[in-house]
Amino acid sequence: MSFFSRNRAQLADMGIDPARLPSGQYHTPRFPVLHVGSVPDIDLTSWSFTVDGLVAEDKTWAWHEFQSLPTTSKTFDIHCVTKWSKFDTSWVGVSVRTVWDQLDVDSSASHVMLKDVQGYTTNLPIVDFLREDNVFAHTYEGEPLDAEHGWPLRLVVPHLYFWKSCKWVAGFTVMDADAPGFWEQNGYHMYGDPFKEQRYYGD
Ligand SMILES: Nc1nc2c(c(=O)[nH]1)N[C@H]1C(S)=C(S)[C@@H](COP(=O)(O)O)O[C@H]1N2
Ligand SMILES: [Mo]
Repeated sequence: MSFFSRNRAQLADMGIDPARLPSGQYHTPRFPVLHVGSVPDIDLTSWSFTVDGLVAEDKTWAWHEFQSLPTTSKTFDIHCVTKWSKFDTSWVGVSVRTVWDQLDVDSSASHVMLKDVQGYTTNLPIVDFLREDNVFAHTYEGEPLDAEHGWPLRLVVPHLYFWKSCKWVAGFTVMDADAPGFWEQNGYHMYGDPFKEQRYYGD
């Protein structure tokens, strides 16, 4: 039996529905750290979150302003394209829809490009971005995010591969067409559905 089939068989033993594990993935209780470049050194007093592009007016929140937005608690399974999945991760943060409701978005808008504080980018269709689950999270398992997992704020979009969940997120640009972000320019799939194994361009 291969590592992957043994790992999947363990789920049933643990009372977890193996259908929660997309094909080609293994589950792990660990929380691997994956990113390009280094962990940014962020100062909350100068931190800001900015939305630009196809909005009537660009909008910027300082950290204390973002902190005053209502929060929500969510628990999800997450799936990384490097084949690990982790179940029942719990997050607290601001729902993407709460942020979106404060914007005056042009009717031509179809996609967004998420940006981190250093230049990492990743693209999403607006219908996927606005799914009720999605959250700009500042808390993981009851504690502020670790620096390497995106402190002070990261996006979590659980229905797509985890590279869409931009760490150290600093805002997004509203667009009227799709465009590739960092990994999408480097061969990853434009959409990235783990249950369809949309790992690489052409999958
Ligand atoms: N800003 C930023 N966000 C990022 C990345 C990155 O390189 N920079 N890597 C992505 C990838 S490929 C993955 S798998 C997840 C990993 O999140 P984790 O380190 O919290 O497990 O972050 C995603 N978000
Ligand atoms: Mo990844």
